Amino acid sequence: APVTRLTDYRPPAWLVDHTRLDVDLRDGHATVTAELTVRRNPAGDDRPGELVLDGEHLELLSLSVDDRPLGEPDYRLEEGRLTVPGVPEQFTLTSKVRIHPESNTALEGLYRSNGMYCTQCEAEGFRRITFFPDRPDVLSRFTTTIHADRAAYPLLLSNGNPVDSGDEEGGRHFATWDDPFPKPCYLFALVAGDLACLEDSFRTASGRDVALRLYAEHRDLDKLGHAMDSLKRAMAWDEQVFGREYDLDIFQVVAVSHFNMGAMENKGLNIFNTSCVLAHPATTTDAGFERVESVVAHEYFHNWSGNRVTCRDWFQLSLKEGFTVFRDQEFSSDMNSRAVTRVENVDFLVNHQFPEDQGPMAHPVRPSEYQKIDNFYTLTVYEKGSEIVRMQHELLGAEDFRRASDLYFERFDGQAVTCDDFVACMEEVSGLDLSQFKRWYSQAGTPLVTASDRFADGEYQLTLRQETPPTPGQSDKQPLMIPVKLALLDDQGRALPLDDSGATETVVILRDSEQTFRFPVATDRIPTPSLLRGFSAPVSLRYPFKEAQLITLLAHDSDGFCRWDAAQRLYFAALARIIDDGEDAAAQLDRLTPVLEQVIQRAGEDPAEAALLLTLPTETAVGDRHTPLRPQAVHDALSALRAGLGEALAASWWRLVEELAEPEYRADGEAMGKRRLRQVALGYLSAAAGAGRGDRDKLVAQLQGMLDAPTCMTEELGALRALVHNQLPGAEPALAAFAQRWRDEALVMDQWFAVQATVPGADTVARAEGLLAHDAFEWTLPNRVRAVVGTLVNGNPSAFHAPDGSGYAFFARALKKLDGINPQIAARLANGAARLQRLEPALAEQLSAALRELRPAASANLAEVLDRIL
Ligand code: HT7
Ligand code: ZN
Repeated sequence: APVTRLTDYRPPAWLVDHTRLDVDLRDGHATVTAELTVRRNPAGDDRPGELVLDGEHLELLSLSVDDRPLGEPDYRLEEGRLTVPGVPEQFTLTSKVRIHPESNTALEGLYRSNGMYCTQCEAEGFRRITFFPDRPDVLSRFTTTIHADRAAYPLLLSNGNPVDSGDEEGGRHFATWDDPFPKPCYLFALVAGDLACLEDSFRTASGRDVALRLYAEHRDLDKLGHAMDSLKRAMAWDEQVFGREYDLDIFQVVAVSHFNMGAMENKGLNIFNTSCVLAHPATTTDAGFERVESVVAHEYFHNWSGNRVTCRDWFQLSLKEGFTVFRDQEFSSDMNSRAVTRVENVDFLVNHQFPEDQGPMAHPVRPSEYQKIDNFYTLTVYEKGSEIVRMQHELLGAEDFRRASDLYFERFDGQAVTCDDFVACMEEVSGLDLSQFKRWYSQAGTPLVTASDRFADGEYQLTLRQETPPTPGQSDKQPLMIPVKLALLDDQGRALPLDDSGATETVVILRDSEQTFRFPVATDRIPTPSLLRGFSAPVSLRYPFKEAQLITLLAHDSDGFCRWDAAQRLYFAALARIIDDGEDAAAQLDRLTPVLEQVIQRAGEDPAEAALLLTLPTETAVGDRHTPLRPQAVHDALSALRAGLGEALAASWWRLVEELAEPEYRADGEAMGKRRLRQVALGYLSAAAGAGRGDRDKLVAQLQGMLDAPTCMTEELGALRALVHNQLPGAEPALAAFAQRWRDEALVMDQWFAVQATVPGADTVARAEGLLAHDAFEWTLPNRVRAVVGTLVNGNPSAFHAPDGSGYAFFARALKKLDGINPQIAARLANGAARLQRLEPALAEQLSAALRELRPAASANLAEVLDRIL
């Protein structure tokens, strides 16, 4: 595919003030008539006499300008675009096209999912519905009429407010919707189906009543309550924290089974992957509940950060995504435990975005070029983008940040703008010079900050050095502006005053390659630095912590991130001694068990945090810290350590399992925290039992009991996973019983597939082949494909990297099959091979050979990813 470059941006030559769409849905096809009110853009750079529109997979039936029918050569129809020469300064263009939603398995544009019609237009799907300038800086007012069979599709929805509806001949009907807010076409949506509705309302701060309607298949009506509660909380929170009120009289959400991502923020009509909106304790884990809360909020928050103020071009994607992730993370922090939420967010960033930033797909938060924009909906744009907004929040302080965001929304309401425009508001309000800071947007890679210190004459001297390693296409890096929040702890873990004011925490700003910061602390011993508190910048921090210092931080630091980071460092160090130095796993137990024991003793204070502190890093995370990547060695080390800790601390784990048991399900945060810790304890005991240690019968009885009479899906699935992953007696019958019980619940069956695809070990490849042949497996259902292929490739290194190459062959066959069905999903999954260059040579060669075979027939989406990896 051709390369699109940021430097080539030109304003649109033509504007579309009004778009009147008429969508006629019939069995086998749909007819779309679009009436566009077009005028020349006075701010356009060039003045072409021709109009160029995007369009893909469209069968053009008729075209006219101001009611004058056109035929070739009045227009030119080429791959992907329609050119109409000789147009006046202002005109109405009417096109009629035929499309085929039934055969649309790419899930871009208009498609069918379980008997309903729905759309996905971001980023460039609208061009599969009609001819249009499909770019985010063309904002148009949309009026949409939908026609369909009344019995099969009683519900006809689009953006904005309903303005007309009625019967038509032949048992058909129509509905017209009008959206008063001009919007880019990527925010267009349409739904037609027979759906159940959960209805509620919300009174805004200014006293307007907004109708809230959540739609799903009738069988899922009882799973919409949590999303509704989350939505109302998000609406109130956005008013309180960002001063943002909802602007239409109606807000609708539709759940669909077939969806490429999590959800989509279409104006007034959000469309959600069922996995991000449906929740019920019997079918959804606690993690699932949290995800629904955050995705519902995320999409709702886009109404301002993305819809009212949108992106000028797709290079600015993080303008809406980074900002909206920051907003949803802050919302989740306010709704749940702030410390736990922050650690979860940082864990995700460090263990998923950092590897992206260190691999072949590394790109800046504001990329400078792309082939397929779909491939840039990445963790870098979303999660690192959010960290960049968070740093600005930290630099300005909450009050000024709010003033700057108010200015941003006010100044750019109804416009399509850039990341520079956002930062300019931050600068204007605060008076800060953020020109160096802006390198965070344009420079790829994770900065490495190396700290060293000395203590002399009552002065603690901290030297920080920064270096960002080269990334593809960017060899030279410049110093970034890096806020490092810190404290200094004495031997007892008390934070020392850092200056005369008595403050015990400060933020230093590293701007140069190397800087030394001095603190006149009143102590006679070198303190323990508590660095990068709250994870104040998305950097990798190196400091030669002594084991005793980490234990102090873990036990006493008031900062949640630093406590968790200390635990992680202790685990990584123990694993390195096994993997690199050939030490025995048993030899680590003497050092680790007292540490874990201490955390367990205090677990009652905050069970959710204790669960995080007691969780060992994943195989992927450990593998990423050793070069070359030796997945089998990592797997062996982690399994041995986990089993050893399971056995050594068995009495404590059992105590937790018993004390944390709840006779009845409760949905509150405290109950969720307890379930989480209980699962961790069961995980250790199961690992020990799987290695033939501990009281296996007692454990199996415990797990079977949870499966026979589960209080909720968190417990049921946790027990199933523990049995299956550790190959304990009864695992296979339990899988069969689970499938029997849940065969009609697609989202639960996704979990059933995922549990099996993540059984550690090379044998799982054969098992996964079997799963692909299972009656319930569907290649056209992205959630199912992710459950089997995605989880194996990304979450099961010892299977994916099976020494005989069978995992790679499985992967390549799946990509090939999928690429013909859904190229976006194929390209996303292909990123699972991004660690190719880090693999030990024998594995790298096998993976590379498997991928090379795919390249000649690959779609544009897949080709871009393969080319970067290979
Ligand atoms: N803004 C939404 C992006 C999205 C998307 C992008 C590409 C292909 C399919 C997609 N579905 C949704 C999601 C969000 O960030 O809120
Ligand atoms: Zn988003």
